[in-house]
Amino acid sequence: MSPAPFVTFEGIEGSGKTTQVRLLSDYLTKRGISHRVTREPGGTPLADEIRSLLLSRREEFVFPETELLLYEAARAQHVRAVILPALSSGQAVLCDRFYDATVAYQESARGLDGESVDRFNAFASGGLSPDLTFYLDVDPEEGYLRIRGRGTRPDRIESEKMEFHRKVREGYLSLLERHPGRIVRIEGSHPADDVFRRVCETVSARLGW
Ligand code: Z5A
Repeated sequence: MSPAPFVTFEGIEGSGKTTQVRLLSDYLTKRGISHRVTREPGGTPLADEIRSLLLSRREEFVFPETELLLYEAARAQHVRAVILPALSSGQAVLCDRFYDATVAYQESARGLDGESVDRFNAFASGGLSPDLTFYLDVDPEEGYLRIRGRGTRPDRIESEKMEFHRKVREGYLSLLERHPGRIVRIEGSHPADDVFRRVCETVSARLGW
């Protein structure tokens, strides 16, 4: 384990990750537990620029290999500039997505080979691994309805067909089988307060929060 816990939240779009990160951050603040909230892609000015490149809709076809390298470039910057310094100063880190998303999106949904994805994930993260990962499991149709409910224009990834989002979910489910000790599945279709109760039970049991 790192000097302070590194906790990540994963799931398909609209699964409620951002909501749960916010609730957990409020909970930690109330308890005086020092922490930092961040997200991927993003978290530094350069990584946020890469995020805009990745999510903006464009005429030009983006090859899966290009997409993978952009996500990894943003991660390499984010890990070294934000996550590692926070952890080594004793701050816990709550991160909305990390390298499991690359396996689910670029390997499972885009079809890139797992060996390359694992190699680039390890390179970009410098060997850093989350101590605990919440996977919020919702049906892609439900995630889609939640995102549409926001009334904003879908970004490049959100605009992918439902089949793409189904493959993302399959990718997460196979990660869950591969890392049962680290990844905790929570039923994400339940009301946000119920999901948060499970998050609290888990961080209390695993991290003593
Ligand atoms: N991506 C990738 O391909 N490879 C990578 O390596 C990485 C990422 C790191 C980032 O977009 C995109 O990049 C993402 C994966 C890809 N693309 N997709 N799709 P993002 O970070 O902007 O988007 P997102 O991660 O998909 O998050 P989101 O769309 O904002 O959804 P969310 O954070 O999971 O959900 P939310 O914002 O908390 O909630 C969505 C709505 O549902 C909102 O109105 C809530 O009030 C509501 N909500 C939340 N919880 C509930 C419950 N429990 N019940 C009912 N309604 C709820």
